[in-house]
Amino acid sequence: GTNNLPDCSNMCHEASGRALTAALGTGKGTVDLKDWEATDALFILGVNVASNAPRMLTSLTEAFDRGAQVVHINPFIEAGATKAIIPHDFLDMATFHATRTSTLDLQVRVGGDMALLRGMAKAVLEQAKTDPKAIDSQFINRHTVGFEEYRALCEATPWEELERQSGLSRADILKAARIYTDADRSIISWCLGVTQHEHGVDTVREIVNLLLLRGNLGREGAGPSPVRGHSNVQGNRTCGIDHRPEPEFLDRLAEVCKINPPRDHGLDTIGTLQAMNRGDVKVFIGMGGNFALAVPDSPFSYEALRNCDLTVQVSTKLNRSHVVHGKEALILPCLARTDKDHQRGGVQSTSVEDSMSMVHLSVGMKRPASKHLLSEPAIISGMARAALPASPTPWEWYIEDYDRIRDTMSEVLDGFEDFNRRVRLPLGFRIKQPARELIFLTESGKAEFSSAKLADVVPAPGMLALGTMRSHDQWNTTIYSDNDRYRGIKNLRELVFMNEDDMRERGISEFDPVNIVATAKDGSHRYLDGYLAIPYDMPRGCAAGYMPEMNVLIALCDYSTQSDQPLMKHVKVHITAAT
Ligand SMILES: Nc1nc2c(c(=O)[nH]1)N[C@H]1C(S)=C(S)[C@@H](COP(=O)(O)OP(=O)(O)OC[C@H]3O[C@@H](n4cnc5c(=O)[nH]c(N)nc54)[C@H](O)[C@@H]3O)O[C@H]1N2
Ligand SMILES: Nc1nc2c(c(=O)[nH]1)N[C@H]1C(S)=C(S)[C@@H](COP(=O)(O)OP(=O)(O)OC[C@H]3O[C@@H](n4cnc5c(=O)[nH]c(N)nc54)[C@H](O)[C@@H]3O)O[C@H]1N2
Ligand SMILES: [Mo]
Repeated sequence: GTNNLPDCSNMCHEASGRALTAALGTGKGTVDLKDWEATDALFILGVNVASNAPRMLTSLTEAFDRGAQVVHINPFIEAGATKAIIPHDFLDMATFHATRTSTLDLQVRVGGDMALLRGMAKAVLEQAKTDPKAIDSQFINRHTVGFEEYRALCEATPWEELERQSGLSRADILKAARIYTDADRSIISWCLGVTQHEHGVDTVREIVNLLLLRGNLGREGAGPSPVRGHSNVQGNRTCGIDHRPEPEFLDRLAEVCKINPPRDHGLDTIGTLQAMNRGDVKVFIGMGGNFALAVPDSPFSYEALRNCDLTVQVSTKLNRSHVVHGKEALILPCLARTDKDHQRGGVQSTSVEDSMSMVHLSVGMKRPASKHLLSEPAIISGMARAALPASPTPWEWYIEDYDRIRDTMSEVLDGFEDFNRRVRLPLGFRIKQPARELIFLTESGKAEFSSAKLADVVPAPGMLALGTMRSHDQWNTTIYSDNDRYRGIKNLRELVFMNEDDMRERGISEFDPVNIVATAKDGSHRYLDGYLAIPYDMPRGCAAGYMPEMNVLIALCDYSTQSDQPLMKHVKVHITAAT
């Protein structure tokens, strides 16, 4: 009886989902790996490919080798952006032969992507005045709304403003635009460098605007392609884990499962922490993850968790959230996805969705660490039965054979017809994406241009825009070593990457300890002292360091009004030499 479903989408790709739903009526990308193989130009924004999406390196090098243009847009020149040693290519590794992967690197300022994208659109529209083929007028007329307003907005935005906000020269923006108009088919791909910002939704919509101008949608080799994180980030929304569920979904759930699901919107991650602190949330159940460490404002969030009457962690591995807990606490170890899951109906499998909306079965092969471990579905259904003894839902029957859960899903969820058969196909199946067929489930029934005001992202004098990110040897909150291989860092996490001129201006030399003071939207301050300054090739006014340590700098009130995502890539900080 609750839609309180905080999840890591709230910190990850909420902005992408909201923007794509508003623009195209589908909250996901429309391209798959085949499109990556066919495209003429790839624009990659805000992803550390080499460390966080290594599988993408193979696609990038293949694309580059076949002559496709690859443009990286990132304040950092990341290793994967210039050359790549494909992790699975042992021969290359042995000879240390690296493949080039980029035609152009554009070092935008932190948060400057929207201005760059609009600048590219402006250039495309300027080119269209003498070269009508620069835009796809037929596509625009037939499939979109809002074009004239968007064109007027681009024309009215002066180049000086686009240069100032993006941190790039007009010449560089024109270069990117030229690559875009020269390409018959383009894909734009992005990750957290775009989403974890105040104007993340506007920026993803600007990505769609740019794609629509040249009809880069609904055909092979073209379209938007968010790089998603956890498999649950892509899978959970598909399956209805959403604190703002659609009425149509709830209607079908009610009909098929004969329940009366609550209609009110529930709490997301930020909302949950606020409610815990007010004392309005009594029980927290964590199905995986490391909530305490992954969320912003660590001291405040620890207090929020400690305020709960009961916290429950269902996990495969111990983590900080097991020791930052409510008045009562349970740790429920569970089977991992790689473990063999025996139930009455035999060995069970779960289904997973990947970044390209492909769904396939995952069967665990390993012997479980203990015969007492339960699977996650068994834990959920056990909790349900204990809490609702008279529930007519056949909880135990579902757990005997997970195909039964999938049969119910196929009745409730669009695109899951015949689920059990299709999920067993050798490569699984691709979830139907209406926008790919040029069917737009938007209010207008068309793809919608947006005409948002350009965000002001230039830091106030003396301030820096600090982004928090992962090192190489890290999986979110799990740190495997203190090295960050491709950025040349060994044995150090308590660091802050800075532009050399910004350091000089502050009298800071390499490895000097510094004090960091963050200023939140509400004017409050948060501090981190003694971190070591590391000069790095990045634009002035920007800084960067590692999550989750730097979550102490991010105030709970510092979330985007567009997506409710914490501003993990744009913390306003002062950095001074430690005294
Ligand atoms: N090995 C490994 N793989 C992972 C993960 C992991 O922790 N470890 N995490 C998984 C998850 S859940 C996710 S969501 C993804 C995250 O994948 P990424 O999005 O690559 O994650 P981050 O490490 O936060 O890196 C952010 C990147 O964005 C850049 N950036 C920062 N600010 C801006 C900006 O304003 N504009 C642009 N254009 N770029 C910017 C940074 O320089 C950096 O390259 O990776 C997934 N894969
Ligand atoms: N400052 C800052 N903060 C961030 C980010 C950032 O860029 N900057 N990124 C955000 C993003 S994109 C994300 S996705 C979140 C990630 O936040 P979380 O998902 O909360 O963090 P993880 O570190 O991935 O969680 C790892 C834990 O999950 C459990 N686990 C692993 N596999 C399983 C399983 O199969 N079943 C169960 N039940 N448990 C399992 C293990 O106990 C493990 O310790 O962090 C967010 N936090
Ligand atoms: Mo994520």
